[in-house]
Amino acid sequence: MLRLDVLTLFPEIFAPLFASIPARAQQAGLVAVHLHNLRQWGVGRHRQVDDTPYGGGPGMVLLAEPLFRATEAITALAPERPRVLLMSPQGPRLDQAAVFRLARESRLLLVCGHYEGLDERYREALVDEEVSIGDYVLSGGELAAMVLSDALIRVQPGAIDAESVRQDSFAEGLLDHPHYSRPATFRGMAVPPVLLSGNHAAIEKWRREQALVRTAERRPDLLSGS
Ligand code: 6GU
Repeated sequence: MLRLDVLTLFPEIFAPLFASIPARAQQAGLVAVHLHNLRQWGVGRHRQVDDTPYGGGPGMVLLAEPLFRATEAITALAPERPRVLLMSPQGPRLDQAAVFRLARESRLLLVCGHYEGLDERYREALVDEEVSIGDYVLSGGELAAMVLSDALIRVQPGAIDAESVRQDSFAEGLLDHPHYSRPATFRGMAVPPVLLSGNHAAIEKWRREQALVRTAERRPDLLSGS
């Protein structure tokens, strides 16, 4: 059982975590998702969560005080201390190996950064790990937190067919092989005959070759280990 806590200024945009496979996984008790609005721990009458950066510059910085108080309060909601993940383009890029590693944790707190950033003292004191989902910039960490959550949820044992997880793209460091279904010929385009042969060893060999060819053509970086 994985408990996911998410700290965000925009809890209302997390609908994808309550549809499809993530919804079923929660109904099955494989995972629990708890959303928390950082505004709840805002400072003063205006529940302030951000301020201008010391030293000047554009944008706003999330304040240390609400981030510390929120993290402490959320941590206290369950017996186990969560591993605190900061969603940030400054982190190491997420890959399937990191998904499998993080999916074995029992409790994670995903913190969604926003604006120009957040007070460095929070990152130093309370963040265990930073996670980026790729080399481009999003408006905030929310979409990244949803991407990570979905990836973590679907590999929880029982969420989807175990064989699907084993055969996923990237699960063995390769892209997926092509897939076909009926009819055997569609608008003059035939399905590769080996798939209709009933020869399971030959089918497995073909799929393996196709995965390798595709990976070499499209993502040589995955083969060279770079
Ligand atoms: Cl985690 N956050 C933001 N704001 N942008 C990103 C990202 C995260 N990962 C890639 N781009």
